Amino acid sequence: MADIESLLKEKRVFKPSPEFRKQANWNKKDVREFRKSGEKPERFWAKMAKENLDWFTPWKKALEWKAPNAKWFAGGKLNVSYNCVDRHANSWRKNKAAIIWEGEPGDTRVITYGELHREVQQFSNVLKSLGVKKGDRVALYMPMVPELAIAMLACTRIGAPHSIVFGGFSAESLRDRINDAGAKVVVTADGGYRRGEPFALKPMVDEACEATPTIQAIVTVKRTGEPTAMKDGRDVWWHDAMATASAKCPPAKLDAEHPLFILYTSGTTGKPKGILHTTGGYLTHVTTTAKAIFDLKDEDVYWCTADIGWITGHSYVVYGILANGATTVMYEGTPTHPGPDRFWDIIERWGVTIFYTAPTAIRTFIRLGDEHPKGHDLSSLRLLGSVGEPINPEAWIWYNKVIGNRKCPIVDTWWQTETGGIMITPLPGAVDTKPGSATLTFPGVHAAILDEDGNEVKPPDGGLLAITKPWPGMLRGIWGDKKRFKETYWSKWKGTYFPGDGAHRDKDGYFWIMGRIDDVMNISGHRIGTMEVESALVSHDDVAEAAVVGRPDEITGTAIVAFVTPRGGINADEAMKKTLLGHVTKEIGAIAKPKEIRFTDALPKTRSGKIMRRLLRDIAEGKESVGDTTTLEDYSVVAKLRADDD
Ligand code: 7RM
Repeated sequence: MADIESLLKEKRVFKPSPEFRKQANWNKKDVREFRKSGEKPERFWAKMAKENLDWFTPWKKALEWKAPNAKWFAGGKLNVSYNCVDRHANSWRKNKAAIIWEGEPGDTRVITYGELHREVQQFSNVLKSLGVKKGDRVALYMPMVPELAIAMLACTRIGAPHSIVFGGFSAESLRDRINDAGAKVVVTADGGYRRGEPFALKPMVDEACEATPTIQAIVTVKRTGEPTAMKDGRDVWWHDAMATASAKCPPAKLDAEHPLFILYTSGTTGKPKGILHTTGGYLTHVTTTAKAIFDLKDEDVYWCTADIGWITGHSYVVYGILANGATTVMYEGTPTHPGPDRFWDIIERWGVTIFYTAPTAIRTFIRLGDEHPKGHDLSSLRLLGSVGEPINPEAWIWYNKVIGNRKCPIVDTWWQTETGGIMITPLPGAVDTKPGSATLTFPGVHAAILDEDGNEVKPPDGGLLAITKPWPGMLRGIWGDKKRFKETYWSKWKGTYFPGDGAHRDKDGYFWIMGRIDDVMNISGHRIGTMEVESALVSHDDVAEAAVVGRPDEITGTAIVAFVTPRGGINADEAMKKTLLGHVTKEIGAIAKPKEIRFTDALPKTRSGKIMRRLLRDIAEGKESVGDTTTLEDYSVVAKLRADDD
């Protein structure tokens, strides 16, 4: 509730400048009209689907909705790679930059729509030659290199759903995801660059594929040139396969509801959920939102800093941006290499006009000092975006002043892996912004603040964010788990989607998102389940029990604190902490490494044996507990943990 209080004090309002308004893709009048037509979502989205995409065959019905199952544009036929590449390559955009890529060491590549067209078709043929057919799954485990975008588009061209596994995940995580999706082929690289050093990826794939019965082939991009083992009959180099592949591969005419991709995301239990998205609705959603919210124009140089391994990269580095025929910047490495000004250097050199990043990055830059952005000419920028977490008003103001020179609208966009595209957001030429608020729903999207029983909560009280009507980018299921899909998202209220975030609205109807209400932690904009980290910790021989909580952190939004009970006779010392950090990195990846490990003899539990994370959260934050402790089995455990604290 403290969050609500502090946010309510934020009274500043920023109006779009007349100059911006005049040139905006959507002005106030358009937005008024779209909101009206969006009262019936299928009416608005059908108009957008027609206007913004090319279809081989028109759909019969815009929406078939029987909660929780939606079909958007069913019977309609289209192809994502055709919409993202062919239609631009066949126009004056043939020699326009589709992708501006920069590697961490400073090497660069500019790929035109014409070149992209060729390479996507070639790689489609490579996939086909490896036995990939329509409906087969392909795992992509790659650094941020153009080949990743090419592989994604090639998958969509032949109707093979991709499953991208973030390159920071461990071999074990990759294996679980490959097996859950039943992928036939993995595309990877020898490695990539981070913080000035090459890191290896292919050995992790080899380790994962020791126990992946469905994998038939591994394609490896040569990125670092480090020595890499290749297995005869299973492994092929990307460049060898491409050299002999034909550059003609007609796009498959796919039904709008054909599966497009699976993306794994953390849930409250240990096993990640394979979020499934389909073709026509998803592409309509991301293409329309990208055009309206980022105000994309042909002259723009758009840069979203997200890794493609996360949903933001799928929707707003690749699909939504290329579908609009825009130029997308892709950067391989860390924001602070070789110096703290790398991002500002990229913006200046490429003349970036639209910049979309996360609050965690913004907070890092604030800490690093204003001299770094101020040492660069950032005057090309005309619009800024934020995603992944609530942005605190101070960070918003800094972003506006220091990066935007007070002339760039900021779009604070709320959405999720599950929603596919942006849901709550300002429209930069039409909606006044307030620092810390994602403002209003996108036209055709309907949200409310509800209580547990589904009653609408009156402003300014906080409650649960709810999406009350279907939208085209909505997830169509959890891969292989219908029951979990229903239970997780559709069981709290009838026919209404439960995103799991807390929020409130102010007197103007603006949404203020307060973050996750469950046990999923948001580390630098990445969702990590407490259970996943706990399972990793207890999988170590020396650990008896572990509980993990998030504590607010200035830089990463949330920091992981692990309470660990060692097995009897084990020395709980600094060396063991180090061992455990290494173990978590191996099991899940460095992103899930606890910031702090505290050893304890016992964990606070309910009588039924459930760990009371709420109490641990308070202890991790150094707060007095005010909540209910009547279910606590043994209060002395908490007293002991608190005593250890000081
Ligand atoms: C796009 C993405 C989703 C969760 C979501 C929220 C939080 C994302 C904002 C935000 C406040 C925002 N997908 N979140 N954007 N909270 N304001 N603008 O991040 O699936 O990885 O995470 O992220 O809690 O439920 S995600």
